[in-house]
Amino acid sequence: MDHLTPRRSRPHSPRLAPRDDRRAHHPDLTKLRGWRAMQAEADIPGDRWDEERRWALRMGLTGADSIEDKSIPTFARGELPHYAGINTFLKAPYAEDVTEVKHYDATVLGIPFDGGTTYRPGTRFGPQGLRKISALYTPYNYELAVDLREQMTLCDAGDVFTIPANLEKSFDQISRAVSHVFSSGSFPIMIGGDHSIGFPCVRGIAECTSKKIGIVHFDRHADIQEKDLDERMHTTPWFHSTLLPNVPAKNLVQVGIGGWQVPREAVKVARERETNIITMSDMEKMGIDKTAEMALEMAWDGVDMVYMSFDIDSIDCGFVPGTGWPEPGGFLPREALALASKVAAEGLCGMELVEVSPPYDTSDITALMGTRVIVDVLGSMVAAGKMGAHKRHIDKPVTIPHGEFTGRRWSNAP
Ligand SMILES: [Mn+2]
Repeated sequence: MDHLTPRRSRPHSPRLAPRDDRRAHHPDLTKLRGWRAMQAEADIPGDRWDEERRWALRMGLTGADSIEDKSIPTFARGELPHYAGINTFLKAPYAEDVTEVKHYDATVLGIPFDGGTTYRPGTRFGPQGLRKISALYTPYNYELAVDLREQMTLCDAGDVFTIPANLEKSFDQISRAVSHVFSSGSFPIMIGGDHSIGFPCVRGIAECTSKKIGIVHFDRHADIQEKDLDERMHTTPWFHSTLLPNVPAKNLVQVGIGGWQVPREAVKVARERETNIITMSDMEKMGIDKTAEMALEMAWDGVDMVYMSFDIDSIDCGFVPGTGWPEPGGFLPREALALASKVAAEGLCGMELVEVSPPYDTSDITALMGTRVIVDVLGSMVAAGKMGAHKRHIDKPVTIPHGEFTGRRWSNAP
């Protein structure tokens, strides 16, 4: 056993030589991820960080003479300081001209829409909530030995223009926006919004390809009834998604379902369409690795790509108070992050993070959890070399026209 390995069994190298006798009782640290990650960091490049700091000095002017660190600009630009700035997701570049998303490996798009909510509203502020707290993060993850800034490119395309109180018009806008990003080759990351956006998000991707798409859906709720309160509310996305010709119902895998908020109407549809449900207690019994393995096997069976839908309420409501339909007994944060990472490591064609409702949140904790799911998915895809793998399946790209404009917006410049 590792913790019994005598100190002297360590390989001889200057870095590992015992520095003094007091540590001689320690286990062999070289067996730990902590040690390996420490070594791996040395191999991650730092060029993009250098570039960002040079860019900041150009954009934000050089700092005051009294400041010794000459990389600090007068106006805050880029990552630092974390409390300052106009926040995009992870302070990534704002693709104000959305025709430029093609230059980035991944694109964040906010979907501020809560017209599909059937209990607590507020998820229209989800994108803002995640962007705000995402400023807390650096793009580097110690354990994964991944630095997103160095190993992939990311932009934030801002929000989709949704129409309050009109589900169908909003769905059309959302599908159009998602199809634009997906067609460009950039990996689309949708931040909701309530879960009704699941259908138009999947539709936006599905229309750009003749290939088949599976879905891994993390939730406490099944969300697969046809209608709720006479409309396609946030309880219905998978009913409509799995009617799309290239989104087979048998490749829908729902993980974490359970509790007292699963409508019987939804269960009937799941049974009829032969979808796959792994409950929270199934996960508890099988463990994280087996659950992820089973979910991947079913979602990928006979399809070309897999989409991830992550409802923040799949996590125990004690950790995510800011959500529309809180339900106790959900995932622990560590379980949710591990499962999402394992599913992402096989590659994804897009992802959505839904149901964060900042008005009901406390200390930004729910928004932080949502941010964490997204960055963990990206980190996992990068570590597994899967970023960009979906591009080969885009065989029906859409082109959306844009308006014509010459001049300068709100400026006196010539
Ligand atoms: Mn839910």
